[in-house]
Amino acid sequence: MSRMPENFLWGGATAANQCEGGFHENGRGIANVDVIPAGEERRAVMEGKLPMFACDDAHYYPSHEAIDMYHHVKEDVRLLAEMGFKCYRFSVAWSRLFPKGDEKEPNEEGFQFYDELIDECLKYGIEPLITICHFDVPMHLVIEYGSWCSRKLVDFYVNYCKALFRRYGKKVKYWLTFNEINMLMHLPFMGAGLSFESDENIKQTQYQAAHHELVASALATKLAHEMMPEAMVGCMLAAGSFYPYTCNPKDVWAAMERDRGNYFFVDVQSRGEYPAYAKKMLEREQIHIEMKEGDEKILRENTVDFISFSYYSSRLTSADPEVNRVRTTGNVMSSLRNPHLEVSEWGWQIDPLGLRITMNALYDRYQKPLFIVENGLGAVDTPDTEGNIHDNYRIEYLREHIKAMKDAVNIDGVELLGYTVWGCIDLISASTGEMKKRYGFIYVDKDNDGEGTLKRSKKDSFEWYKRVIATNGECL
Ligand code: BGP
Repeated sequence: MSRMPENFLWGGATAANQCEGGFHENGRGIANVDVIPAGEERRAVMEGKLPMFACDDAHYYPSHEAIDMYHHVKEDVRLLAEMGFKCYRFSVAWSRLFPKGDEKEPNEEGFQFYDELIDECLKYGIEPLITICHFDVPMHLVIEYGSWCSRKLVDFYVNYCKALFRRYGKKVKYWLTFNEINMLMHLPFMGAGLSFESDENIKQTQYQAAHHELVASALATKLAHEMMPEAMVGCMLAAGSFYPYTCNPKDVWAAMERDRGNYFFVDVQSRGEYPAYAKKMLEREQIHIEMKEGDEKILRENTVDFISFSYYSSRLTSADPEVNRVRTTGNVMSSLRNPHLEVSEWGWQIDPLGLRITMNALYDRYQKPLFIVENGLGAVDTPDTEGNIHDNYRIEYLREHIKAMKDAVNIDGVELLGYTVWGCIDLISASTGEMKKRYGFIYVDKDNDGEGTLKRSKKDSFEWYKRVIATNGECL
């Protein structure tokens, strides 16, 4: 009754800019994610309100070395294999293959790292799941074309996809077109390389860029299906249902509207058209999306095969602006503080049942298989005198979320392809740029200032997760 499906893809997830490092090696070009510094200005840069288009000596840029997976790939994949991973989700750095982004042919040397990474995975029977774009855009495309504001990005992205599918089509079955596509609305520079002049109509720019990403996603799906008939292509949403603050219908309405703000992207990617509520909203707000003839057909005919998402927390909202003033942090979006929930050290609310609720909401809405491609607890890990890390808090978090996930599958009948824990090996935090905010089963010796030996070691959660996988989720 409580068993997970056979072939369930247990594993973990990372992103190129948060783990690879090697940011200049083998011809890799600079990307938006490389010019986002750690420290106080990070947020404004990620939001596109403080344009910083080049690196300088006054700042520290965590992506440049990250955890240097670039030079630890064999060791790292071996550790994942030791945990019994069935699946490893990672992203490809666009600017490794296309340093400027608008080249016709890829940089051959850029493939080397991924050749090795994929072959290592396959050697251990680990299914690779590739995120084609996890926030990164080559800086040349940002500076020369205005990033996703430009229609030209669609062609560059599709060309990049073609190079990937040609190279890895026989080895990789699972693909995600854009990580957390709705990030474009919340952290536009980090999520899509967008920045704004102060007097600009920000929403207009965002929805136009979103349209380009949606068309690019559909064209990539089309190409994937043509070039790799077995391929499974997914969209990816920063998920977490909004709860109403009270049973006041106005709060319920507010929660529904906030949810729609996120669903919008997946509604297009999964159902193949702009939903009615979005068309009306765009009209009301006088946002005009420039579409090319044929765009609607492309969207309609090339919907995704599955819905993937990250889940860290549920969210809470109210219709009352006074109530909405006091907020706590969370993945991408802030939320009201829910008095029924505990919070992490970074203020993210912990809500395992919310995962089951979110899964049911997504499955009810789309009726397509789901894939949880991010979930986990960012916490401070302190090694004891022998250097061991007893991360029971992380085990507890994951155990409760896996229980909720199993309920969604076994009791509610949600179809679920897999579960990849975020940051299975410690890496740089996307929101804060810190190393201190750790998610991993594997500890990496490095601190917020970039100091450390980069030595890898197993936390208590390592053996725990290994047993979870070995028993297909029976033994939690
Ligand atoms: C998601 C991103 C990841 C990741 C995760 C955790 O938004 O897809 O890249 O970092 O959140 O967030 P953080 O690193 O800010 O703790």
